[in-house]
Amino acid sequence: MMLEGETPDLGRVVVLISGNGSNLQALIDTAQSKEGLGGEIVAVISDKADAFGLERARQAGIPALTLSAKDFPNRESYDVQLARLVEEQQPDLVVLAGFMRILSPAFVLKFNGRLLNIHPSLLPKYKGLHTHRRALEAGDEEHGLSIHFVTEELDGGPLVLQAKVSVTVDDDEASLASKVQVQEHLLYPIAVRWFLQGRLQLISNYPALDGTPLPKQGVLYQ
Ligand code: NHR
Ligand code: GAR
Repeated sequence: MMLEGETPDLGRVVVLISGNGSNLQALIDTAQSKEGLGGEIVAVISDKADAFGLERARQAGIPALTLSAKDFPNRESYDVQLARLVEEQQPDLVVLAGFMRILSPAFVLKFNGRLLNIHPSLLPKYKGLHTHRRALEAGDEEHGLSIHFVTEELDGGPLVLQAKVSVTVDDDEASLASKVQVQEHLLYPIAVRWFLQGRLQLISNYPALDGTPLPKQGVLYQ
């Protein structure tokens, strides 16, 4: 039964960030748009107290929390506390949006099947950091982004959605990053909405959309 004044039982989303939070902003904007996100961002958590994304959350009236790694002796103890904090929010989905800390297996296991990441490369190419620089150095003609379910294997979880951008001769790291980000801001809300609508699921560790298993590269969006 729903009591007056209670919020409806939409999907609950927790977003983890470390920095600017432009992907968070895209999710906030979508949630506030007519189309909606299919759920509610109930908390934003950063590992950096000065992350601008926290300000974006506050502006939108979303609780903005910080859990600083420097207050913990090691990765495991940090992740135990992070897992507690996230669990308190009773999330249906946890979204990594520029979250820059590797998560321990225990954390990943706890949120298995409800943990998404956006990564700035065409995975399996360029797992890890400095993806734009590496794509330029390799002379790649195309680059892009991937959205995937998070597993223990860093940037190795099953792919949901990818989009490509062209690399041009005048591109540098910054220009390439902004091209990729334009696509990120379009695609992340789509993937999150799919999940919250129950269309996107991880079924025995394979992602499926509307019950159909996705190809290895996920959906290529263009
Ligand atoms: N955790 C697991 N277990 N699996 C994944 O796929 C994860 C993850 C945590 C974060 C995001 C990822 C990205 O999209 C992500 C995916 C941080 C690093 C990293 O090396 C690498 C990949 C990603 C995020 N972090 C350093 C660390 O020691 C710190 C770097 C820094 O603070 O600048 O944690 O790219
Ligand atoms: C995004 O481009 C995201 O793909 C990337 O960082 C940026 C965060 O931007 N993520 C990683 O590199 C994860 N290691 P934002 O804070 O403005 O959303």
